[in-house]
Amino acid sequence: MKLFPLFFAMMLLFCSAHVVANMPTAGNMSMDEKGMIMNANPDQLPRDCPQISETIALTIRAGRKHALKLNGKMYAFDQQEWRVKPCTKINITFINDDQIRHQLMIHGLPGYLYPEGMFHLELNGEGSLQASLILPALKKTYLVHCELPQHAEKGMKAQLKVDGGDGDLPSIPGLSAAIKTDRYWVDWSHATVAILLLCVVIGATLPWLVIRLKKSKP
Ligand SMILES: [Cu+2]
Repeated sequence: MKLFPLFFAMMLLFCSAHVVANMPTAGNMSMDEKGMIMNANPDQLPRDCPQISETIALTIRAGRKHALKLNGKMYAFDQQEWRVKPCTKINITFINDDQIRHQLMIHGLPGYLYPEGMFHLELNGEGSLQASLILPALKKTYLVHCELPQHAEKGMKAQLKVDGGDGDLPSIPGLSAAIKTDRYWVDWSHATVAILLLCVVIGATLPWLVIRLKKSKP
């Protein structure tokens, strides 16, 4: 009977060790008053890449002025799509042209290299940051956005296509439609119909009455 608690404790120890052994490696992060770099990867190859195919320099700007070309949007990156080859190493220069905080987050990356599948740059205001990442060989479209409240909804959303990507993501400004489009339906209640008819009647008779009144004056 005394063997059961011992067995239970050993099982608990084994399971804990297994969980710890399989946890993703802790992400690297550097932060100062200017901003933050999280999960930069300048040298570790993804499992499906025998080597880096090419190294490119990519400047990505963020700010309100980049949204001027996009109807109804307030924030944006200077481009809404980037295309790279499989196993490309990207040396990113992220520039914030605004006085407010913006992020450059890339999602869906392999978790064994990028904890939470995420590469993350952040600038608390105007300025620039540099960091590198290496993309897998997989033909895929990655989400790029700023995760501050309402910034992506207001336009700061883009896509990064590796090997042509696996399609367009929804609601990329100027590129793809939203899954659920905004609809502003009129609530056709009896009161709405009555008010509309009243407006039509007033709009049709008032000018006629004014003309009549003017004509009847001596
Ligand atoms: Cu932002």
